[in-house]
Amino acid sequence: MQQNNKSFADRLRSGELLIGCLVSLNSPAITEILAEAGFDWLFIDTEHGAFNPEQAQSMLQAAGQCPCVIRLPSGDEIWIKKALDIGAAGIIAPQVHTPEQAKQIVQYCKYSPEGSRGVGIGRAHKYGMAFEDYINAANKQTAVILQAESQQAIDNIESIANIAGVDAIFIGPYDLSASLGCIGKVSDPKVREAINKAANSCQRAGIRLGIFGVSTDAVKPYIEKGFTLITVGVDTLFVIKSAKEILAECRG
Ligand code: 3PY
Ligand code: MG
Repeated sequence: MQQNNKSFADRLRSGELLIGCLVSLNSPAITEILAEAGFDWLFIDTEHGAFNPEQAQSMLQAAGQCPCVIRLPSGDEIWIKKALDIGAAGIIAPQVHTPEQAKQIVQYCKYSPEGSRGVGIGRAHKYGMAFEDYINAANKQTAVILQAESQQAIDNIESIANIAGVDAIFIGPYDLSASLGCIGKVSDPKVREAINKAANSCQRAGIRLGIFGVSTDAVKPYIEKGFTLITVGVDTLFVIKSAKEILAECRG
């Protein structure tokens, strides 16, 4: 549940530790359970999860006061408009490799005059009842988060992190491991070194850092390094773990 009246974007920018988990199942009930369980935010994964925009909107409705950030299928304009118009607290753009790509994504996220976000009416605008309030506040109140998850992104991290309007860089350790030639080995020294390089550049640029991990052990070292936007665990993995544990206990 939302802890206070500050927006998710403000909480992110202020450096509050925000613990979320990854939602991959098209189930409003599971989203509602995860929100009620007390996560600070939910990472709604439309990159890999089987969601269309209407289904993603149902997840946001089910989450109630728990802020939801939509990980887009890509940094394209159409999904950015839809994700923000259905009321996401922010977007996470995957596979951002260059400063040009990063600049373009920020443009799509911001209303004029800062950018070129399309103007329409959706759930974010209370279907029109809060149109003016929303368009006046949205540029400040929506979080723009870009994923660094390739060798090219790490090579360009300094310039990506310094682009105005980028609130956080979110490391994708799995895609990064693939890009560095050690797919799935997220603790490989090459992956750790690349993450450290990105972390140093983001800390110098004064923007926040996020990362995904499947377990507490996977994310803890990064929380200790100052990463504040944490995604730990996945809805499917929570179900698998509990189901297997209870079965093993009963049979054991
Ligand atoms: C990755 O590890 O590649 C991710 O995108 C995690 O969300
Ligand atoms: Mg990824």
